[in-house]
Amino acid sequence: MWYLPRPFTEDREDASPPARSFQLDYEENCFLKDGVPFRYISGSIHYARVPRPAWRDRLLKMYMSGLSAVQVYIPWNYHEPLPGVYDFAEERDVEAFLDLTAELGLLVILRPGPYICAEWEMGGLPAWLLWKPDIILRSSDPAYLAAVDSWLYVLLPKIKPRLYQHGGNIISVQVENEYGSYYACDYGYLRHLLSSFRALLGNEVLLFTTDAARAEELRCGTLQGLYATVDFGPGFNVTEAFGAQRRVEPKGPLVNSEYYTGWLDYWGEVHANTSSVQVARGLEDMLQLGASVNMYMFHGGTNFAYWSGADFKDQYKPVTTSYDYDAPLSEAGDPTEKLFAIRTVISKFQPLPVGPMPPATPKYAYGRVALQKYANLLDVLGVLCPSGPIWSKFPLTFEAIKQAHGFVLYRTQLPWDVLDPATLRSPPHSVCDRGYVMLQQEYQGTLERDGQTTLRVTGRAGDTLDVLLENMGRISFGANSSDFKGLLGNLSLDSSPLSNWLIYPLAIDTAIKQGWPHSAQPKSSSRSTVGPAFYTGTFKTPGITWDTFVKFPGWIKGQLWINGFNLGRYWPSRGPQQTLFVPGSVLCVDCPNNITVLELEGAPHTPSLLFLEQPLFNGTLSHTTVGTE
Ligand code: NDJ
Repeated sequence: MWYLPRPFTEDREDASPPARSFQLDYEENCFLKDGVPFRYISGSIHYARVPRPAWRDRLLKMYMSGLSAVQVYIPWNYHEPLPGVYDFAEERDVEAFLDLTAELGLLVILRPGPYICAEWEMGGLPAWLLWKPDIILRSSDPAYLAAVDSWLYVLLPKIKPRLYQHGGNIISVQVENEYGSYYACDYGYLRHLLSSFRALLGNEVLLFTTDAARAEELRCGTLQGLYATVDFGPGFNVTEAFGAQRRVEPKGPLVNSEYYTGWLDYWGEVHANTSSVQVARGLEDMLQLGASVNMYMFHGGTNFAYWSGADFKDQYKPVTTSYDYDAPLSEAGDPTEKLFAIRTVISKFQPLPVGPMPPATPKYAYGRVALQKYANLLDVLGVLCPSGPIWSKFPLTFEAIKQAHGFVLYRTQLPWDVLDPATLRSPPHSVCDRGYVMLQQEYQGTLERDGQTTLRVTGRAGDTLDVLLENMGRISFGANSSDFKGLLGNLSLDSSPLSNWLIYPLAIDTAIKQGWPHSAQPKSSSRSTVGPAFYTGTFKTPGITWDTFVKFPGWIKGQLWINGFNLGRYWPSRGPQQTLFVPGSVLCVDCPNNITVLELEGAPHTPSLLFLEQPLFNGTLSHTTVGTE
């Protein structure tokens, strides 16, 4: 049996408050905040998955749920797009986000990585680390450590004045993330991080680790000097799970750093959900034991643009655009039944803030918007790749040509007449992650990383063969190797390797941010709706900019932008997600809202989008045929 901590109080009983402090109490098995026993009830929110105009609303709802703290990851790759180039502006202004948490009276448990997992592209590590192909990520490899140190040297000085001891609201800082689940088990790396964090944040701050509640993970993930906490969901036996923490931390607060309120979705699998009753019951059990608990996620949000990651379990499993997570606050930030069940549990242990829960934000069904084909992707390469292609005898990876996300086009020519169908083949697992194949501009089909590796083609010597490669997100969890993108091997035609490639790194988002294609004249491409092509349309709102959800009737797979904002990938033919969340903040009232769709496989014959009031997370899983509605 464990010691139960003394009752938790917010107010000190003696007259002389000590200096601000946040510490471990090994005698009473709790935290000490300003010398008073304390435990937190916290929730995770990822600022990079929530539009900046919605930050305050979501944090206020978390506060009104009775949480005392929020737990926040900092994705390194979101802030350092290129080595030494930092971005902390606008939606990347993490300090502004932290200011808001403080303003709302929330404490912060900060998780600056450098690796965060989180179903975020490459677990938060920058893709440019792979410019050195043999780098060993999350290890004491000097090349990796040098990049980590430069980053921490920029980031942690922003954090230090916000630490609780220095008058801020950050009570603790996590080092790495579930390191015990990683194959390298390199204590030298953890030791290096510990000394960098100490050097940049000082000796007082409480540093901790988080690992799955199993002996094996706790073995490689913990280190003397870092308080070991565990993570587990409602399916676990609380006593056993905390028992695992107790084996590495015989005394001190019990902490579940990630109590799973729901789970993530993969493309092609069913929508995950976890019952509110089960979540509430597990929470109550842990709070009864005096534990500190962080709910992962309290508000999941959205994997906008190209930020979703992927897991690797037997095969590559890309994560959906929605990160709703079946969390207490929905993707659109609305309180759910689960939130109220959790709030009721919290009220049994600490007083809830006075006042009502802010209501759900209004949604609007803007209805059907007709789209027109703008151009085949192959007809606008001059716009998308103004610097022109790179020549290479054999294909180069995205990393080799320094493209992090999105799309790259690989072009070559048929070396001989292929009058009878020949087999175009990619070596297994070498198309990372999808390759849309065109011959003489005609779409032939799609090659996949762990799926289809061959297509039958015919043509003449000199005919143009194009393969548009799509990066579906680098692995965030589960594979022991670096996840390079693009064509990783040689394509062959009837077993002869194809060579002499022109490689076009496509800067689609740069063009769209500059107003293209709405500012340009429509191209007179073919009217075919098959293969990669851009479609455009506009709509006006009836004097409001409310949130909405957009459905893709008859579309197969692609990417959506509205007013230059990249809303992420849609893939209704694979499911389960059928709609994309469109935050009202990307819309405008007195102007045409410009829609751009990049459809990769085939648009419906009468292309349109349908704006709804409700999301559809769990569509039927089917593989529709190209061009049907
Ligand atoms: O710490 C991890 C967190 O960032 C733990 N998780 C979370 C699940 O959402 C998230 O990535 C794990 N994810 S273990 C891996 C799932 C693969 C089975």
